[in-house]
Amino acid sequence: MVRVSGPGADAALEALAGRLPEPRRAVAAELHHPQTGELLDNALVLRFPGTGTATGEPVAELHVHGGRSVVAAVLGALGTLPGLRGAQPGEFTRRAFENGRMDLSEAEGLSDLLTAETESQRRAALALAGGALGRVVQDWQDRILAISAQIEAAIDFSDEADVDEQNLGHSPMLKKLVLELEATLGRPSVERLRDGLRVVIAGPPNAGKSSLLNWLAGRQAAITSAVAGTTRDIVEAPTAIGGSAFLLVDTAGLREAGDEVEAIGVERARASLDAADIVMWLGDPADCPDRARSIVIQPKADLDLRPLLPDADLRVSAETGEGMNELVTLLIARSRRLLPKEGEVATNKRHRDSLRECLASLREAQLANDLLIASECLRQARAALDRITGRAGVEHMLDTLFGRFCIGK
Ligand SMILES: Nc1nc2c(ncn2[C@@H]2O[C@H](COP(=O)(O)OP(=O)(O)OP(=O)(O)O)[C@@H](O)[C@H]2O)c(=O)[nH]1
Ligand SMILES: [Mg+2]
Repeated sequence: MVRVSGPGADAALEALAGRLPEPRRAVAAELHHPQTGELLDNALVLRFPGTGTATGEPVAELHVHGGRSVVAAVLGALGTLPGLRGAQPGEFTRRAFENGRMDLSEAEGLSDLLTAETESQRRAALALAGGALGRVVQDWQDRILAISAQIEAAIDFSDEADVDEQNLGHSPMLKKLVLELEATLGRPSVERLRDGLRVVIAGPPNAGKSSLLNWLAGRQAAITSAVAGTTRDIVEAPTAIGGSAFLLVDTAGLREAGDEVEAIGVERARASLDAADIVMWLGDPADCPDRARSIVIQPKADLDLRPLLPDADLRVSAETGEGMNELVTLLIARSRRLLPKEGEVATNKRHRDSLRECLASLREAQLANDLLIASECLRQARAALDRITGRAGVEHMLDTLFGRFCIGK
């Protein structure tokens, strides 16, 4: 499909199809070269006049037969018309943004949709493209504005002495906002969705960590052997399980290292435990470094016939496959808790940078013991949020909102 967007769209369509069809109706038309009159293709054409289109400009669509030479001939014919040129990558979306048809976060969602590979990536991208983040940000904006309005009122209606003594430290509205921003920042990011939740497999040497990784990855990603201390470096295996991306991370067995190389491996293992979203712990349940984040596994269930230890989650054997289905089910259940739910937003690095700035300004506002300073901090917080949606015109928004609060001065 060849799409033409811009003020010349109708003229271009008429030049090739010989007439202008009714708006928003698919019509069969012969396309001719505007100069030579040569027949180029039998196509289906549509026109979308006005500003209610995807790009916010008049749009024409030429649904042509897909042969490369057909497309080239139609593009060539369009190129001979004054004012028409080939679109840059992303230019339609860019125009949609510039014409106010979508905000920056929605445009990012669209771009994520184009590269989504797993179900959870698709869902998160769809939520972003559908304006989910934009709506959350708008809600925060409104609430910060409401607090600002209260401050303005306090400044306007109290005498100077009072203003100095008041502060926002106890404002429940502000406290709630800070908590919500912290929670949003605490959730896994879009990057986590794309690169996969980090599942770190850890425990003592020879526990069967690498064997478990290989089983879950469905390939021999890591070397296994009966020699304790086989794995010395971090081994990462990206895998899709249950429609979500996971990055399985195998680590060196945790013990007093026998040599310098192993010591570095153990150090790396501990560091990757810190960065884990989920830990699969194959050691004594009592030694588990972070129970809340961990699935505690009793490995080698075919050899170790003891019943499930207290505080362990399940018995698993990489040899016979025993317990593996349960492990996968548990892993998927855990990941559901960490990944954004349907329609819930996941933030990317750019969003998070702005959210962090916003949060810092809100905290500063809480601590400020001068209302004028607090008010300025809130303004900065709003500006940081504006960067997420790429919206300018804060002052305009301020006007409408303060108007609603009827400060009356
Ligand atoms: N019978 C049985 N043997 C297993 C099982 N899992 C692993 N093994 C064996 O146990 C030995 C150690 O397995 P690895 O997967 O290399 O153990 P590891 O925890 O990665 O060991 P290091 O890398 O040295 O810390 C190998 O000989 C495996 O074949 C299991 O579930 N059942
Ligand atoms: Mg290993």
